[in-house]
Amino acid sequence: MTTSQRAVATVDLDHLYTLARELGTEAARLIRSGREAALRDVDTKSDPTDVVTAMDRACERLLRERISAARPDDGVHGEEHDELPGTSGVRWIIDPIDGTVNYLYGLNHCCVSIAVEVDGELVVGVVTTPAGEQFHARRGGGAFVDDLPLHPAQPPRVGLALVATGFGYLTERRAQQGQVVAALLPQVRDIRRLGSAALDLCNVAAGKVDAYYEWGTHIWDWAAGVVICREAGACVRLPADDEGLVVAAAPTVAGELHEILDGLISPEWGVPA
Ligand code: LIP
Repeated sequence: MTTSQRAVATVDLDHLYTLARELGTEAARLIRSGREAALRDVDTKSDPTDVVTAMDRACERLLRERISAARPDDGVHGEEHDELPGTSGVRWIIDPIDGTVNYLYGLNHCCVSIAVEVDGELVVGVVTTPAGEQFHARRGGGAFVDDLPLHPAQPPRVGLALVATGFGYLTERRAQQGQVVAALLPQVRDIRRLGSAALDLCNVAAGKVDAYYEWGTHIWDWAAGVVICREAGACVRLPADDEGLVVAAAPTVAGELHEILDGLISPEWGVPA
């Protein structure tokens, strides 16, 4: 048994799972109820199009307060506030609003994304929409949306695959991503750009899209969705470094899609594989 396996074995996964689900529900209620007020306090980050609302920050504060109250020795890694180191080996990875632009515009495709890792191993993922729909999974326990089990679709080939993707905020990266999606489009059924990596990954797990790929995102965007995809039986490829290429796909098309993407993404762009 590896050190990490021992660590996971000694942590009460059921407690982490239950707590993550409860926090996801509470945080989703907050973002739903507070949207109008949040829209009066909007800032930008890496680019004028990269928005953050007062609700992003308030929701992450709520999650950090609840986590520290329940598990004071755990670490927290979130999108909007500084890293909180821990001593327990348990780290919470949170995106208080994934799909912030959608939230700003009043589009429903956004969520609260909460993941938990133990000694670097992702073991719990919970993605909750403002409407209260909750995708969730824990290692070895299967994946669900509310109480319904999730399984990926089985497209016979990439040419019949519905593929979700997303684009970064930086202009140069968007131009590169536009080249890739333009070349991919004739080779697949169709493309969907819905605006939330976490929910795109949940859609792969649920068979609502056949695959998702994107680079330029951060671990808080995809960590919870990755746990849900893995537990649903989808194939997941993660990058070695931050902002690298994340691919999740139905097993029937994963290999073919990887080959196509690896041929379309130029090594000159420096995208971590
Ligand atoms: C979003 C991601 C999405 C990506 C957007 C944005 P945010 O995260 O979930 O996949 O295409 O550009 O990065 O910024 O809403 O937390």
